[in-house]
Amino acid sequence: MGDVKVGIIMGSQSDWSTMRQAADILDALEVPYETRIVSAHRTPDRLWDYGKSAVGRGLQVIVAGAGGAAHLPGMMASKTRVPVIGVPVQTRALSGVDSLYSILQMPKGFPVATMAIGAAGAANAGLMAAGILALNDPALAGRLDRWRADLSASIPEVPVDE
Ligand code: RP5
Repeated sequence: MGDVKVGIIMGSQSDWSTMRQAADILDALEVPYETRIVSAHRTPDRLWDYGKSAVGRGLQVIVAGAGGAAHLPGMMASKTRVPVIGVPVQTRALSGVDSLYSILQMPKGFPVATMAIGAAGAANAGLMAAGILALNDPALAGRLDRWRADLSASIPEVPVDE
């Protein structure tokens, strides 16, 4: 089994500008990850292979982002027991509400942990993945605690005129 425990997958190259927010967080926390374009509709065989091999390859969390008819996170969750964190990518036509509903409403038995629409959701997916891995990794837990403390410390107490 390799060192990479997190897979960041997305339905299209066009999702990367959103999904890189998850990657940036994992970089900051020194968590190794892999990135792949895996489309439920355009590359279904790639989706199947990725899901089938996820446990054997040592993946412990999959962050899956997609937009529109966003079936990737749910289909991945149906193919592997590795926890899937879903990121609804913001769309032009329906602002990502389509993506959100597509990912959120999973039938009982095959959960997807669904984040907020867009960049904040992708960043939070990175943090959620790190939090899961930190349960069994004290060094990562320390880095995550520091990251959270730094964020809190950066928030001013009093608002200013901008
Ligand atoms: C989905 O369709 C992708 O996840 C992407 O968000 C959306 C649009 O894809 P492109 O047409 O930009 O490749 O499958």
